[in-house]
Amino acid sequence: MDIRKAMEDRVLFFDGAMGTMVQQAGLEGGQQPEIYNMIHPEIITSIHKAYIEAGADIITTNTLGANKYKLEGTGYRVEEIIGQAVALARQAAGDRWVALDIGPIGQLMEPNGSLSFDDVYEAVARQVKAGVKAGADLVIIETISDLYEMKAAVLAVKENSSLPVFCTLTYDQSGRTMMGTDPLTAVNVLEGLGVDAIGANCSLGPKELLPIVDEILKYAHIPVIVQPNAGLPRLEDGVTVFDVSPEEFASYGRKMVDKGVRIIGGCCGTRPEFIEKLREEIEDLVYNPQLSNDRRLTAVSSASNTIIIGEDIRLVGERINPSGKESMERALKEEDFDGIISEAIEQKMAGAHILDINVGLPDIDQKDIMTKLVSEIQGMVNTPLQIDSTVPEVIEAAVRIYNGKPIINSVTGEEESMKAIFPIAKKYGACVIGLTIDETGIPETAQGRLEIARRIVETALKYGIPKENLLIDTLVLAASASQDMTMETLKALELIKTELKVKTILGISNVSFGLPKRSLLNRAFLAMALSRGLDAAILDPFDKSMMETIDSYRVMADLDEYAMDYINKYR
Ligand code: THG
Repeated sequence: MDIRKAMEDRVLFFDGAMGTMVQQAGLEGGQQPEIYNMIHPEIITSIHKAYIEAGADIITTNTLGANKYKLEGTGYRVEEIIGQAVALARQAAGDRWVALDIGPIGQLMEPNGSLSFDDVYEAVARQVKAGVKAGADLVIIETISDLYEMKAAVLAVKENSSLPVFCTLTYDQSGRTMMGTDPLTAVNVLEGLGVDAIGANCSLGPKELLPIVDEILKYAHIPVIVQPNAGLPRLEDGVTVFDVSPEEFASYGRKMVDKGVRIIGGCCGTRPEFIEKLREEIEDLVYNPQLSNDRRLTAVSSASNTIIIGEDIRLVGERINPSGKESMERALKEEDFDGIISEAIEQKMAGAHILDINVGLPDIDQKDIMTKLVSEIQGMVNTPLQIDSTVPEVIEAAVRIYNGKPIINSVTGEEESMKAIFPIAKKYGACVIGLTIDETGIPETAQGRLEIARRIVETALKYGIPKENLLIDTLVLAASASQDMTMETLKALELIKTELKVKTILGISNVSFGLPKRSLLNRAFLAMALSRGLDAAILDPFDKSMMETIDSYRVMADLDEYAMDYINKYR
């Protein structure tokens, strides 16, 4: 049976630890557990069988570290280890499912280490191809603490197989992964990438995982998977022991399934009796899985920070854009990014929640510069990014290597634009700004812009992009040249918000092009747009008067509780 189908109807059980079992069977320190597939296949088979007898529905291959980096020096190739490991699991599993296990590469990625995004992708792609060839039913990417590594691995699975992919990150005391990812961010990014189940494994122990599991369940719309360990390992008389008993493990497992966890198993220190107890404890809940979450958020993420759009006004810093700025133009041409990175950090400090990145210059390799700049900036600031380009190839390259869920700026109502941009937004799970312009230009009336917005929303849905991933921009024109259309932009904003119930965004400073004292026009127009319900403003966060307008608006719109932010800043 297709596991994707089974997941809809019932709770599924994974097996428990493999490493712990192989160690018990005599693995020596420093030996890779994966070589037991080759030198002691009978031991691996007996472990799989013990888990099946305990009631596991899904058997995990003994391949956690079967990547080219970790196998170096073992004398075995990735393909032979994985081929053999899947075959052993397959033989033991009978009609149960076999999950190809993929763990951390074991080295840090750039900028903290030397491994690139493509290095991880290539290594995992090799594992996946071998697993597919050997007949695995699904892939589980587990015990990952770097969201960037997870993203590269997920793409490697999805681009080299059609297998379901389950993802678990491992969290520490801070409630984040070692590299700083929180559960909301993990869900926002990985759901967007189209994984089949998301959750947590290993970590500190089942009790300590409960608050993390609550967070994941709060935000996930896909099945949640949890594989706790039996507590942290401890050495007792030279022997590794785990403090959590099978009974205690099972009682926490029940709590998790009761809250809505749909796939459950064990990590380090859990043995077949843990899975047996877990099944017994949960038996009555197996066919009563909890309903899924229907709360839909518009949210963008860096690897360690998620910004929800729609609950409070959000500011997109516009300063990383060569338009009218010679110094920025020179820096981009010379690939001298220090000043641009400072600009990113300072915009964040000035109050930007999101940063727009635009490298639109003639005579440069925009794809190359954009990806380099995004890599640099994402290593220095945790502000989610908005990729601003008119070239689909530039957008795709940046969105692919972005460590998070970005906003694509932008798509238009033109068929050709939607055909180029929507597949990218869908594949990488990005938010996308829809501009109300089409083949015939920008409609003069609000009604005309509503019709384009409606077409953008409907077309996005056909591509599988949910409405909450769209932001509509009704296009601010320069009041100096298009004075009669300035108010129409705001009317369109209000109309679109009520009719289509989508989030909205505007580039505020466009309004003042060509007129003196731009800041004055900008701040007045911003106040007008805010009162019509604008969700996100693209602006210069260094403009004090605009920031003061935002601060004032938040008081009057009851977004700044007891005006505390206002008082703290201006008293
Ligand atoms: N909608 C969407 N995206 C956009 C816009 C929009 N991206 C680009 C633009 N409009 C928003 N960004 C800017 C960036 C710079 C300026 C205005 C809008 C600007 N620059 C000054 C100039 O050109 O003279 C220079 C500023 C300086 O020197 O500091 O005005 O509407 N979706």
